[in-house]
Amino acid sequence: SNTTTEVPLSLESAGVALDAEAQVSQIQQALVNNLYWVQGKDEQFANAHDYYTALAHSVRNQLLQKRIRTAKTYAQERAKTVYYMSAEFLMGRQLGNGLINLGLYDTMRHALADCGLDLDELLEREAEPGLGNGGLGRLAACFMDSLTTLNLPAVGYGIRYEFGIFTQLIRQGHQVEAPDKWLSYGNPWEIARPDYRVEIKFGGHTEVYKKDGDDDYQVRWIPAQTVIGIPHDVPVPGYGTENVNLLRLWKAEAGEAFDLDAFNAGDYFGAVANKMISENITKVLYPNDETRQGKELRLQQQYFFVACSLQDIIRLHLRDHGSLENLAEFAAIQLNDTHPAIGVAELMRLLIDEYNFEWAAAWQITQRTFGYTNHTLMPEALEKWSVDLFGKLLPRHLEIIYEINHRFLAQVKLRYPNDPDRLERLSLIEEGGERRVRMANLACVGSHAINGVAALHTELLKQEVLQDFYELWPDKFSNKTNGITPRRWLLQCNPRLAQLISETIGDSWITNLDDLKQLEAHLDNEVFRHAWQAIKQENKWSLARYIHDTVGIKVNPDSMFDVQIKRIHEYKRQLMNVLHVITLYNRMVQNPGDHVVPRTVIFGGKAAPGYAMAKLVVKLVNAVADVVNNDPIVAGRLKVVFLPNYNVSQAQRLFPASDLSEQISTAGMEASGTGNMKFALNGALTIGTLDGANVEIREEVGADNFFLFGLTTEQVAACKAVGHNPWCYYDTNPELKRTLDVIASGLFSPGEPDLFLPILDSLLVDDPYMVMADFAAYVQCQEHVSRTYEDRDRWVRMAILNTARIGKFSADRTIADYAREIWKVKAVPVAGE
Ligand code: CR1
Repeated sequence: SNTTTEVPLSLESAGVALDAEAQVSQIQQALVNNLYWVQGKDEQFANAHDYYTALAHSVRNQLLQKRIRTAKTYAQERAKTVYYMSAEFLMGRQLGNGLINLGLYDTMRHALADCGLDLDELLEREAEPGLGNGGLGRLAACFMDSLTTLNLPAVGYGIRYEFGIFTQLIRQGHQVEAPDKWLSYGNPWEIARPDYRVEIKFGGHTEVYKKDGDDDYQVRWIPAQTVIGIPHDVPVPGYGTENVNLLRLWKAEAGEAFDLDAFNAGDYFGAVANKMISENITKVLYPNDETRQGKELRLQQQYFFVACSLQDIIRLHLRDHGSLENLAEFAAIQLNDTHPAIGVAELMRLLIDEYNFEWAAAWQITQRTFGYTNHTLMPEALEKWSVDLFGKLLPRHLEIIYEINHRFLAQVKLRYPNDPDRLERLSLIEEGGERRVRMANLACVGSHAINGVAALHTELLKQEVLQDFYELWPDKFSNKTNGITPRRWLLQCNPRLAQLISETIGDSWITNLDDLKQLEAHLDNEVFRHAWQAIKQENKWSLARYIHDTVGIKVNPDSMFDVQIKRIHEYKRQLMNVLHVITLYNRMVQNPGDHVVPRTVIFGGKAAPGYAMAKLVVKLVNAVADVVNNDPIVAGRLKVVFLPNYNVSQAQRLFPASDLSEQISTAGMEASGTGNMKFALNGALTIGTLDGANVEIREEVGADNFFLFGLTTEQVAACKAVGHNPWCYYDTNPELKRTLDVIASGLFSPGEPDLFLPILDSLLVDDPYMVMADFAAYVQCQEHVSRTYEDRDRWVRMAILNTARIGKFSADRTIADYAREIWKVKAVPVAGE
């Protein structure tokens, strides 16, 4: 029998339906074999990590079988494929998700328990692949899940960072960053494909030459350096489908001839040391969420993965279709923000310099192939590269961008003959001061479709950030409201609630989230409501245990769990939340006998390492927690928790246990948000502003089931236009005054009275995020939240309605919209064996 190879965990391969007992014994056999042949151990010496790895290989092998059949089917059907290009994929752990999507979760749990192994414990052994910063990267991961679940042929292209997003430690209340060595125990989910390696050029110069037997001049790029890209493939399963798509992540390695001169000159050490320069390219993820980092290495990363991916797309296209003329008919490339926008220039270069296309034909193919999704209105996030840096690294691309710009502006001039300002705004090059390449403009010009990620965001794009492009090409613009995968964000993370829902309305909601509407019919069923509430309570108990285990704080599981988890950013206004906590604390200290609704206020999120104000907010939350959590006056009624190192795995514990979702960004600043959707799906109620997708969530769940407060986008703009004066709020709101005074008094910074001065300054001098302006409304709305929570039956009804009406925010809906309206791709289901 099979003793020399890994045993795939294939339940169908025997060609007969196995009964439950046979399934279990086959799973166990595969596990023991993989332990032996992959880990080189037997049961005597195997530890939990060995078992995790063995189990991961069992699942992976089954995914690979499906992947092989999927690749064959796609090639055979000559299917149009989506290539989702993203500098970030925040996939989360793969094992649990793989088991769920393969429908093996429960069987596996029993099979393991039978051998004395606990599945939950093994799942915890998996390192988190943190190859993203926040919402943008997680969106890409949800999209991959939905693409596969919908049987759409797709490849996700990205970067295999050796170090993902840093590990956040809290030391004396301050954030400290530690490197994320996620690969140190190996990665069972990836397969390196050195046979699909590609060579990528950097630097050097261009020259004009005549091809043999050709009258036309061509340009060639003589690089100063070349780097090799090695694809690492991760199989992406869908729910209840045979299809398996790929996430293909590129790793940079030195070229074979990395420094032959140095080598031949006897400088062996120098030649090998130089290797490290190439390998640096995919070393580490830039930890900035929505702020651009004008660093050369970042541009190298962007070009590297995009150039690798385009060569790969062309190889695959030529294999199946023979010519690049029809590329746009078989390939839809989506640019996830401007990070991969250099792809527009790179595809032009490939078509013209390498495949001898005429400019016009190349341009038509390029425009028809690309789509561009914008994810932010924040001006500091719009990427612009200095022309000097750009020309040094990518001399040929700068020439091509100048040519695109020249032709584009000529066209604009025809349409707007006397409008130099408009020309200047539309130009791919920013003039005045240091000249810079505007990547958003390149993405807009080079794409046939441009979209925002929520209705309000898309409107603001059209009216503000991309207004000139909208006036030029209104038909290119559309909205695609973000979504989340119901598999990871309900079925997997909240098994108790998922089971109650399935027992109540069946399990069609897993792939058709609108079916949750059927829960409304059960709203008046008291048994159902009690079951719902009991599940939330159990989830809160397990979160309370986790909080105690990780930060040593005992929280009251009967208190309201009030949760804000997301990157720390001024516009997201974690500061306003802390000010509210301090206000509650002040009240309890002043009137200890007053009745209050107990709260546990939970924060989680990373601050960019260079973002001083965000890091100071982290410190303030921790400092307030220190005071509040140790004051017996508020015991059992108020606790503050900052959970270090918020990531996807932690998120999976938090959403199911939350009562209140904090979505309190300054109106007009959060493009969409996606955590807001995960909370509502898990039956948390939202306190939020009219920002991003909150607007649509409120529309769906009903105004009565959403705690709205704060200025609207228009009001924020109007307020700023007349000159916002934060002092008047301080002077006229005694509670707000007291809250800021307490911070200024040094209560939260013993021995360092000035520590939080920058925060007070920001609030009182400019208050750019309107915290002062929205504070009173926020506090008042929180009072309404507390009163509502006291009526537990009413709260549960509202929670059920939130879940029941959240169907629109399935990533399956979002992806179906992209597929139909932008990509024009069709499902290609793979037949079962
Ligand atoms: C936005 O801030 C949105 C995600 C995904 C973020 C957030 O509101 O939900 O994208 N933008 O669309 C971003 O990371 C670079 O921009």
